[in-house]
Amino acid sequence: MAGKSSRRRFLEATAALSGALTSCQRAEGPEEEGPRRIGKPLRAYGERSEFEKSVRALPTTKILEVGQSYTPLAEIYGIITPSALHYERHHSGVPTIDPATHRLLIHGMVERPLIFTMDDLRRLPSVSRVCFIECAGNTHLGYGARDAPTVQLSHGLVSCSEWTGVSLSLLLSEAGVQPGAKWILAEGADAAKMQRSIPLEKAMNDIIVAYGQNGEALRPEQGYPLRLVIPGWEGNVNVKWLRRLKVTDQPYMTRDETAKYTDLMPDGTARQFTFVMEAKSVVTFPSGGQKLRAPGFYEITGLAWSGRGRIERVEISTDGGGTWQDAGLSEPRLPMALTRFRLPWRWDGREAVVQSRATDETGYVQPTHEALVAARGPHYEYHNNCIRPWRVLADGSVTDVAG
Ligand SMILES: Nc1nc2c(c(=O)[nH]1)N[C@H]1C(S)=C(S)[C@@H](COP(=O)(O)O)O[C@H]1N2
Ligand SMILES: [Mo]
Repeated sequence: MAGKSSRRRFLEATAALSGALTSCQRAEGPEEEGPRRIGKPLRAYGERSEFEKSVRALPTTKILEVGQSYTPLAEIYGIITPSALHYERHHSGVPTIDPATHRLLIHGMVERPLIFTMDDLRRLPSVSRVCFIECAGNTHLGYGARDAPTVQLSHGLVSCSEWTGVSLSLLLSEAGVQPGAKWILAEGADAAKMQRSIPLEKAMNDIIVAYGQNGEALRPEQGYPLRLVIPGWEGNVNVKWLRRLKVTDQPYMTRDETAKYTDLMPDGTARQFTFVMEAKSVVTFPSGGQKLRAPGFYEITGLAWSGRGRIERVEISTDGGGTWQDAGLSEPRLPMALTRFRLPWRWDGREAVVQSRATDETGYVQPTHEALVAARGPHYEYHNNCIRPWRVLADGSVTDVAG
């Protein structure tokens, strides 16, 4: 057993040199000497390892059907959100819809009103695209999000999937859009019957009538069996459980585009149909609730996205905005998708304020909180894309800036 104890001495020595290596020390247990046991059987549909515990944060309200759950952004690798961790936002819970009886109606200002079954839709040429969906209420000041303790609660109403379905422009050209048509009304089959008006120009451009998410059917929470995916636009217009599209010459002025999802400006007027999600980014490591164990090497990482196209640049400051450095952008760097950024960092053990600033391909630069409040007043709710600083304290704990 001499070898074993010298190995242990080595591990203890390296552990003393660097706190980061302590996790390499192996537990010595019966597995090392004992008989090799045969593993578990194969299974028809996989589950993650029993040791993995990342979960969505559920609403704190008593009614779990109405509200939102948040993606654990700090625990996600790369840019794709696992379907089981995609954030959820439901106005009336998740309906159970049998795809065999589900129909999509296209009517209104069209030459040929059409009804599609799911089989009809799956027979048509398909498109796939990776893009984010972000709730307009993400980082909602009313939820206290700027001071939220974790990045999951402050920014977790954004997720990114590969979506597959039929291009909406194909369905509309099958139906034959009449001259003078300018909008479409989309309606869901949930109890809320969510309805949103969408400009025809976007409908003819890049909207997907999606049945697939990350290689399999949509999850019930994401709109099974059919939803709209509207790249770069606020989450609310991505109507789930889609059952009806009506072509019209004007917007419908539904509840969700009048009483909700408008932006009250300082002069008392309200902005309406603010569809595009502007460039935004957030550091996910180090972020609120995490703990740096000791001074030394770390990789700052996070996510950036823009509803106007590709992310062109992400800068990082570790001194409260005094100086900025360019972060590396990981490939793939897709338009209207989450983009991963990284920057090596040596933490010297002193208090640090870490933040990221994104620029998209149009040259738009993510604003500070102060700049956003100056433009929109203190009472706006939606479309808060401001820079989000995190404070690393001398003991290594990470809090929001106020904390
Ligand atoms: N039919 C229907 N569609 C809906 C909603 C809904 O409640 N009902 N919620 C909307 C909102 S506010 C958002 S942010 C997105 C959320 O999509 P997700 O739950 O797949 O993340 O769906 C939108 N589509
Ligand atoms: Mo939303």
